[in-house]
Amino acid sequence: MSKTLIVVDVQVDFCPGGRLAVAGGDEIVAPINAMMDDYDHVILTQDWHPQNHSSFAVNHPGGEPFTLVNMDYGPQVLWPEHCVIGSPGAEFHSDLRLDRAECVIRKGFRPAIDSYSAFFENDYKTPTGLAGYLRERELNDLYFVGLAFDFCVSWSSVDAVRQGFRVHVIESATRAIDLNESRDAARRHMRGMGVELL
Ligand code: VGL
Ligand code: ZN
Repeated sequence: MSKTLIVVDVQVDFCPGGRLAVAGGDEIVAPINAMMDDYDHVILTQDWHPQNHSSFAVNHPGGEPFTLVNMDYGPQVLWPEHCVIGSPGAEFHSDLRLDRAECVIRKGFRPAIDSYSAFFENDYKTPTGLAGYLRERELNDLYFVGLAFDFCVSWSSVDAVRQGFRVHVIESATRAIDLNESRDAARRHMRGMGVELL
């Protein structure tokens, strides 16, 4: 069976010095570049928010980053502004190999809905199109790496299982934000849902 590597959000703003920096985020770039040659297909995802995005604390009166608010679709963490469309922080890390990328999935571009998962926005309803893309190409065996382990990697991998794919996460090529022990919670949830953690 062919193997597909899905590289989640390895972007400037998620690396040290960025606006929503994940500790050690830049350490995974070289390992991910090296592993690309072991895969038949490589897909990248890119967090891609308009300036008025509803996940940004600054767009909520009195909103503080890293606190929860209720959206129409449920609880949502408020974040510092990050990965703003067209800004340098939204670019891929400058060392990330782009030559093997067959597809780049952008997510979170609707002002009213955040999107952690590469498959569905946070309303659990609005698809990104990735499931259809993978099915049509018969890419069924998925390996996830990237940032952040406990948000976009976790949500993407769990949705991938729900969509019927074989799913693995290479944990050494991820880094976590770890908000209120969200790393351990994500690990338990992923395992419980049938994600293989490598
Ligand atoms: C992410 C928080 C907000 C991620 C994206 O890539 O994990 N986390 N937007
Ligand atoms: Zn985001």
